[in-house]
Amino acid sequence: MANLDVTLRYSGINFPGHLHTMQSMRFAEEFKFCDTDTVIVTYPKSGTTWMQEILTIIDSDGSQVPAKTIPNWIRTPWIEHYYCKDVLQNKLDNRIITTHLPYHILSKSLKNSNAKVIYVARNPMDIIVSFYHFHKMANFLPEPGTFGEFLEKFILGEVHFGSWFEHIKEWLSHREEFNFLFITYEELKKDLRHSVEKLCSFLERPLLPEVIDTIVRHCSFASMKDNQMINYTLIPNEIMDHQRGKFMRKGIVGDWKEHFTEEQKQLFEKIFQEKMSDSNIWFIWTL
Ligand code: PPS
Repeated sequence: MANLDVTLRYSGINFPGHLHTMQSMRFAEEFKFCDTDTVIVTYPKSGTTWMQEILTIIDSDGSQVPAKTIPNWIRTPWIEHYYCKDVLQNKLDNRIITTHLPYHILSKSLKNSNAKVIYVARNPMDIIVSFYHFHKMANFLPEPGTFGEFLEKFILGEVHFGSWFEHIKEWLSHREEFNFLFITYEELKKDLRHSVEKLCSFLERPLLPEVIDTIVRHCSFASMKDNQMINYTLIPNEIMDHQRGKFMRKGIVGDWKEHFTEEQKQLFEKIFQEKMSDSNIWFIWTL
């Protein structure tokens, strides 16, 4: 499936037609989650791949074999992607499932189970930077234009995957409906070991300290960036142009400072205050 120039409009949001179809969206909406499933929910560029890797290796009790031999989109598939139905065909429980979908699309099916839901958030200014660079290399996303133009589209929620503000507000205001853990990219970055322990506790998967050591080592940026199973170098250039950037780009907190002008920073902070004033979401975005 290529469909690199196709956009799927679903429930008011644009999605890349390369990965999403009407059928795959309906499959997600009607999916029967199990109580033993773990679901990673993210807005793109929030730390999805990082969480997929951590959960994979917790699930394998510290063995790196699945993480080093199976691509992340097979072991932790996105429920809304067209290939997911086939991937999950023979796996009926204990699944790690990923989604970028907003609450209003996925909630009906997810609420029918007691699956564990892990929402990973990241400073939106770093998301914008990461997403902007990703647009340059991902041929299934529109050309981003200048950074300023992309920033404007992001603020208006006119980028693919919709509004970051709506995504996080919808999910977090409904967190009580789920067996839910909220964690941030910045927390992972600040203290990965503590974050892994927190995840093990939520998942009810106690692990020996030496296994946790292995997970922390394996999930460092330096180690993950060379893992072909997650750095997307297996994807042909036609789809992801590896000459125009790297998926595992910088992996740092605060790269926005290298991209935002003072004026753009002030504008974003003002919009953030306005759009988030009706929520009680609180983050630590600096280390
Ligand atoms: S996607 O396309 O939505 O699946 O992208 P996602 O995985 O959510 O986000 C990609 C960014 O996460 C960074 N990343 C990491 N940072 C630190 N440590 C580790 N281990 C790690 N793994 C992935 C990745 O580099 C992207 O961020 P940027 O800022 O672009 O480097």
